[in-house]
Amino acid sequence: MNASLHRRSVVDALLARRGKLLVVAGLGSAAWDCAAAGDHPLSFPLWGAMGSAGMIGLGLALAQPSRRVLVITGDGEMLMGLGSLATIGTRRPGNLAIVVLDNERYGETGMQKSHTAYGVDLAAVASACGFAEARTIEKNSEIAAVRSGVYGGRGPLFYQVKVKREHLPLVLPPRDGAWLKHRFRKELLGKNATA
Ligand SMILES: Cc1ncc(C[n+]2csc(CCOP(=O)(O)OP(=O)(O)O)c2C)c(N)n1
Repeated sequence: MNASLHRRSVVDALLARRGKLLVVAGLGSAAWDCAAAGDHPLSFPLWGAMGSAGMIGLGLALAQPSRRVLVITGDGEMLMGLGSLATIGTRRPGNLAIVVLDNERYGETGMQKSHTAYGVDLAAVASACGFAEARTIEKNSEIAAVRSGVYGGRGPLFYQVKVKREHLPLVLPPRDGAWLKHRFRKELLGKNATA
């Protein structure tokens, strides 16, 4: 694969002027990319729970049907939670989008090839599971369409964005999971948030 897209530019473009968007970031590089775009109380970066980002996004989307929910994650993380695509496809939340930053590698643990390097087509899986739209994105000119899907398209939406294999400086989000959860709940629910 000779991808041309830079993951941090893609994430910057998606999270600029994000308004009330709720963001779940898969562990590792995707979470660092979201932190690099700017820490935000409505971001929930995972520090573990590999394979769970999609299901956390589904839960949020079902609980908050009037809000847009974006899951940003890696191909390795998505592959570990592949069954979540089937569940999302059956619940069909209109307000949920998943963006997979697909570098075809398990970056965090040493850049081992992931299944997508051998041709596993995640967008085709999502499509077969019943997502309203599932596309592979390779060009910068396509990012505007991804952005309009994330902020206003009829979901569930799935974008497998082919990105370069890059070793980038770490930009870590806050580390304490309980603190991150409370911050997120407080921002989302205001005075209705309970500890
Ligand atoms: C259950 C579990 N297995 C393995 C790991 C180790 N691990 C952390 S991140 C990661 C790779 C993530 O790869 P990907 O989602 O593709 O992200 P990227 O390549 O963008 O870093 C692995 C294997 C883990 N944290 N949890």
